[in-house]
Amino acid sequence: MEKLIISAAICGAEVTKEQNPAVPYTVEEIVREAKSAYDAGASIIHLHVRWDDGTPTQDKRRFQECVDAIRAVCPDVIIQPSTGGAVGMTDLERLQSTDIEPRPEFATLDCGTCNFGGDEIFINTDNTVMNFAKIMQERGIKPELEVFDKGMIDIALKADKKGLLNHPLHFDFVLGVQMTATLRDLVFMVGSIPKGSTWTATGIGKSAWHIAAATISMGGHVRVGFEDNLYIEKGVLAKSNGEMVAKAAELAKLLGREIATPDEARKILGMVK
Ligand code: KMH
Ligand code: ZN
Repeated sequence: MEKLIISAAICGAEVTKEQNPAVPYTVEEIVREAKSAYDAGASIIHLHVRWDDGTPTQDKRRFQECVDAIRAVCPDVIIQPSTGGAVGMTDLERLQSTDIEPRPEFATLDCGTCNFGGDEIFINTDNTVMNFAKIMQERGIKPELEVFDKGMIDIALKADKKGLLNHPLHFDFVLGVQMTATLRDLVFMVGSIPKGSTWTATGIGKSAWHIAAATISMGGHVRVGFEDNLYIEKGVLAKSNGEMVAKAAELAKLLGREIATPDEARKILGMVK
């Protein structure tokens, strides 16, 4: 089987220090978490940033500062800024993370609107998705297609039909937000993407580790980290993102898959020839 790419979603926009004191807010904390994930085997850092008080922001200068600081200690890691930001942000606000220098090589592209719990709605109209895809294509940024249910795969394929996506496509199945996170769901999602695409999956909350194990067995790639799950095992808070990446790497070892370096990940994802 192909080597395993581990993405670390180190921060997110929704989780707080009240839930787990190791959730990073400041630039120093974000760097600490990125480095711990990288040292444990993550080749991709999925990045949200915060102000020092924890408020999520897509501010271009804050992104630039965090990306530069991560790059200084993890020189070859793939940094994947979020263009999802936090619920309620405008499209222009969200796109700032793609406007840094040098341009990011990878960024998320959320492929539809979804319920985010309670009264929260994460809005991504068809026009938003097409516009984000067009801007990323113009800026030379590979999109990771974030899909929270099957309909979002179909919206991504609509963008592809319009010529707004370069191949190979790469999908991230986020299970346990809008759709449930069972193995049946995962198999259905994997079977719904075009041949030749690559994919990552993440299970939110308590589904994190069984989705990781299934994904490793099925030949997909894995995302772990505080954005998606705060626990290393039932009832035990994770001490760092690195601890979670190390657990994913250990699962991979048990299941016979080697871990990809960042450069190997770039090849697997078709980012370099
Ligand atoms: N925080 C969510 C509203 C992404 O990074 O692109 C959006 C999100 C997806 O996390
Ligand atoms: Zn995110």
